[in-house]
Amino acid sequence: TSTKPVAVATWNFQNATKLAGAMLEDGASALDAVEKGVMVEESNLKNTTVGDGGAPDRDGNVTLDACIMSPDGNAGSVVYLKEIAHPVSVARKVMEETPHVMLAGEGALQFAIQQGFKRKNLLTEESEKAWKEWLEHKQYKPIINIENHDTIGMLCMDENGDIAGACTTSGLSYKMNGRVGDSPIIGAGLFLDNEIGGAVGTGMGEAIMKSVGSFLIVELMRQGKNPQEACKEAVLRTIKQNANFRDFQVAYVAMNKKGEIGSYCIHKGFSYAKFHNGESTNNPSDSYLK
Ligand code: SD4
Repeated sequence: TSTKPVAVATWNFQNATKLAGAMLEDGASALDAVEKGVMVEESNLKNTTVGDGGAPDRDGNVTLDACIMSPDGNAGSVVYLKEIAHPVSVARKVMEETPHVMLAGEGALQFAIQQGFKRKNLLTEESEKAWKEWLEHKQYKPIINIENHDTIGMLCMDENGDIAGACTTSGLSYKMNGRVGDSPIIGAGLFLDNEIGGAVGTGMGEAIMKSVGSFLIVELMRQGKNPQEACKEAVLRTIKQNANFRDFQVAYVAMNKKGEIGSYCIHKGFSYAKFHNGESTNNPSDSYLK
């Protein structure tokens, strides 16, 4: 059987991969499927690390980061975007409607409104309550695996064999105001080269940014590593670079041009969702710490 089309996503986000996978099987482009796929989690109020219902920063602001890449190598990104429930769609507009790759903060919001996106309060009753409870102790300790609800990074390969990717998040819960993570940074949270493959990352964005993880993985696949080996090498690089690597999670999923998937992470507990040939699966990732 053919390996394409196929959709994969970080964590057990099978609702996202099922939707994207079904679209791909109906002949949708990888770009359309990947955007609609991650939007499932942006809308999911129970997911407190993506989109609507995402945890705020220390000061109570919900600020979203997202990016998207198309098979032609084009990219769009938004950082520190407030009050817009689907940052990935704004990122796609940045890619398609502007001469730029990345828009931040107030300018990104202005652009979104011009493009017809509606403002919305993204702080839910639950996320406000959790933030207020956090304020009582103000301990800033990133949690390693948040019950499999986390940043969504997704890669799709369509029937033509073309690859697109997207990544969207509210970032680390109770981050400093102004903090931007890896997820909207092309090369860090997401990278692809349609001739080689793609990679997405989740976990401690600071560590992913410092090693330009997704770009590294695609380049390692270019040199002949399979997706699993490439993800492992990128995680080993992070381990070498950060003496405190036991205190945080970094996880990657990669896909090569053959539609082969691989993943690797620091801590046990990460998995990736996959939809292929009408079948939806959750796949535990190999980890450095067992
Ligand atoms: C960030 N990588 O902002 C994102 C958050 C994440 O698990 O993936 N959390 O650093």
